[in-house]
Amino acid sequence: QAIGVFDSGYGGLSILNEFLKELPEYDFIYLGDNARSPYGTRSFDVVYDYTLQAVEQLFSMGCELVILACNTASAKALRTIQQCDLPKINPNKRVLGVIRPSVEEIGLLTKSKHVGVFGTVGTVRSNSYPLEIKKLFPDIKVIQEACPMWVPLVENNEFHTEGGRYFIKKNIDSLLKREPEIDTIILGCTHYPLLRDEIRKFLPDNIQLISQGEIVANSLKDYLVRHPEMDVRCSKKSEREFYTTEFVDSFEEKASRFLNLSLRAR
Ligand code: DGN
Repeated sequence: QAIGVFDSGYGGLSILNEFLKELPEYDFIYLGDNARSPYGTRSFDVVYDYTLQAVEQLFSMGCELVILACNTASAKALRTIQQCDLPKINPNKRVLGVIRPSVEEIGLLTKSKHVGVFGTVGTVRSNSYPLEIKKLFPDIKVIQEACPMWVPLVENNEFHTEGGRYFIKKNIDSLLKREPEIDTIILGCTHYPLLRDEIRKFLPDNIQLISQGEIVANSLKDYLVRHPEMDVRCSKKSEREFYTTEFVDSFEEKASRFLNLSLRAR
C-alpha cells in the first residue's frame, strides 16, 4: 500500500519532494483537491469536510497511512479526523499532519524565543501554531502573519514580478514591525517554499527561515521506524501516482514547478 499525500492543490508537492529524497523506495499516491483550492480562506467545517473526503478517497485507493501535506487541513481537520473519524472508518489506518513536527523543530532552533509564522488566513485563525508551541515550549512567543496573497502568487507564477515582491515585502515588514526580536520564521504553508528566495531578500541575515519539507520527511521516516507494524504495511516499489480533482494537463504543468520531475496525473 502506498503512502497517501494530500493537499488542497499543489503545495503538498513541496513536501512530497522531500519524501521522495528521504524515502525513495516507498510508494506514494498524491491527491490535490485543485477544484476546491484554495482552502486558506474557508471555514473550519468546510475544510474538515473536504479533507475527510480526500482521506477516505486515499484510503479507498489502498493507502494505510495518509499525510495531510497542507497546514490549513492539518490545522482545521487533523485532530477531528484522528479522534472521531478514524476509529469509525478503520482504527488501523493513520493520518498525520505537518504542524506538530514543524513545531518540535522550531522550538529547538530559536534563541531569542520569538518565533514568526507565515500562513494562510485559515491556519493563522486556527491558532494551531501558537497552541502547539505553547504545549511544548511555553516560554516561546509566537507572532503570526496571514499572507492571503502568497498562494495565488505561487499558483500563478507571479512571485518574481514587481507586484509579487510588493506583497511578499508587505507581509514581512508587517511581521517584523510587530516583533523585532524574532530570530526564526516558519513557512507555515506548503506553497511558501517556492517563495523562499524572494522572502530571503527582504529578511535580515540573522533571521533563520524554516521550510517544512525536510522536517516533515524526517519525522515520517522516524515514525516508520517507531511504528514497524505500519512500515511493513507500506509497499516499497518506488511507485508514484498523482490525482487531481481539476484539469489534469494544467496540474501536470504546474506540478513540475514544485517537483523536479515530469509526471502524469489522473
Ligand atoms: N498549501 C496549503 C497550506 O499549507 O496551508 C494552503 C493552500 C491553500 O489552499 N490556500
